[in-house]
Amino acid sequence: MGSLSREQIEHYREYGYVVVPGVLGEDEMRLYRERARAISLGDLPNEARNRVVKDIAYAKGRLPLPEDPEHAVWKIINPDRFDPLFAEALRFPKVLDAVSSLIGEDILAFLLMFIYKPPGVPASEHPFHQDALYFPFEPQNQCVGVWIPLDPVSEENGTLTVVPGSHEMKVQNHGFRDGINFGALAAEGIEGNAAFHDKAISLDLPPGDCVLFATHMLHRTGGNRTDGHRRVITLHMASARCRPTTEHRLDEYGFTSVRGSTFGGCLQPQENPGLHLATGRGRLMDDG
Ligand SMILES: O=C(O)CCC(=O)C(=O)O
Repeated sequence: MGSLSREQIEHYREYGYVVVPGVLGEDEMRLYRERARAISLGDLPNEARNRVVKDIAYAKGRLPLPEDPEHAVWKIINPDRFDPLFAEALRFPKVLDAVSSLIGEDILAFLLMFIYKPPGVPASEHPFHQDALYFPFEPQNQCVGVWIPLDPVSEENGTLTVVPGSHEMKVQNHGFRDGINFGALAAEGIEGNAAFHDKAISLDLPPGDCVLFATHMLHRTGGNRTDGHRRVITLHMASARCRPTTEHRLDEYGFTSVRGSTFGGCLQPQENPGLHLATGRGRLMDDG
């Protein structure tokens, strides 16, 4: 039936997000941190190499490359497609139990990413945005973002900052910003607008907690002003009853059925989604 209490569900419905404590244990997190490091240092199939993306400051040579190559990485896109350990991250039992309280028992997972904040790069911000911008299916209130820090997170190292209640807003126009990682679009009129920054809450969390959030909710992350890692696993889950609004790009998402059934005319799981990553402005699947 789902593991969230009535209060947690009400919090999600009212504010657009809810924190679920302790979805991962320390031993499990250590495995993911170690595996992500190995991938970042090059232990991955050749065809997947462009799925390890450097922070723009390093990619554009604005900063000299750090001694430890892992410190230059921004994110690993869809490691579930080439790594058995990360494939399991689509199905963390405590996450699925919580998500099923919000969207029911028929669930597709997609867009798994391992996201770093390079240590000591305060400019590495991800401006306010709404993930629904990227997702060509509906209804979006049957889709949930999952954000799991693997390090203690705070405003200092780029935790998730949310605008409570903003999930009631329609999807805003978004645009590119100079100096921001490719694809990390900014909600126009929101990023840089004091009214939204003042209302926003930065979530201080221990590793292993999880934030579930609505795809219309405005959220951002700041840069990492510490000299330590800020690592998170993020993914999205959609009700298997969601329907595509376009055929275009759907195959890039590579939906996986992680609980319950799938339905004709609705989003379909994809066996072995490819490792090829579309590039250029059409590349949306790494942008959420
Ligand atoms: O954790 C981060 O740095 C950004 C996460 C985020 O906002 C996203 O991927 O949509």
